[in-house]
Amino acid sequence: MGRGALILVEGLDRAGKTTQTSELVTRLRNEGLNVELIKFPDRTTPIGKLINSYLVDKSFELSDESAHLLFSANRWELSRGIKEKLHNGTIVVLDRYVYSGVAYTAAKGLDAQWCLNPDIGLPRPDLTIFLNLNDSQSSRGGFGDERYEVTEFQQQVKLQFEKFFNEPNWNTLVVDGKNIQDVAEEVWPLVQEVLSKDLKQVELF
Ligand code: T5A
Repeated sequence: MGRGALILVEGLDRAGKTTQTSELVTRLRNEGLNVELIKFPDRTTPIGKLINSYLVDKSFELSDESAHLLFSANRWELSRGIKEKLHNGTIVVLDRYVYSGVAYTAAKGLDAQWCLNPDIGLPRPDLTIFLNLNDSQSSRGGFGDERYEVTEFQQQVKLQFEKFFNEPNWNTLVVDGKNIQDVAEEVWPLVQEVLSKDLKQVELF
């Protein structure tokens, strides 16, 4: 049995990541495949609970560096389990990951390489799908109330994400004007392609 594929869905707030990862997991399960969905931040772990407080409570003060390291630590908390699942042949679908970590903190003005450094050594996705939504305000009912859900900040985050557009295994899908099923139909062939590969050892950042 070959190893499972690591598939990441990235994007700005409200781009449809949770919707598409859930659609994808259902479709993969219907094909009889073993699949696990992991959403970052995972707000259920001890570190994830701190992250949740930071995101929902704007009076919860943390330096930008400390907040960044918490998001990275949250990924490290789950990394061993991710590797084990991949080795056991399970497909792992991620909703946000390292690229969100770098983009959101670099958007605050911190050095992008500094932002990536704590994530060096984490498993690298075999496929990244970036849901590129230009107009989330009108099409998705606007942002919520969390710390980063502010239009001007999201524009800065997008500029940071754009620096990854030439990364290996990266695919940018424009999702404006497309319904959930339209997007899912564009995601599926990308996933089928990676599943057809004979994946060797897990690559690392
Ligand atoms: N963060 C995260 C960091 O700063 N550093 C890090 O390292 C990490 C991992 C929380 C915040 O943490 C930051 C980034 C974030 O600001 P989150 O919990 O993933 O991250 O928060 P959001 O991205 O805001 O999650 P959302 O659930 O709001 O956005 P999604 O998942 O992109 O969007 P989704 O699928 O929930 O859809 C939003 C709405 O649009 C509709 C859905 O039904 C839903 O109502 N929708 C569509 N409508 C029309 N057409 C379509 N094609 C649609 N697709 C979905």
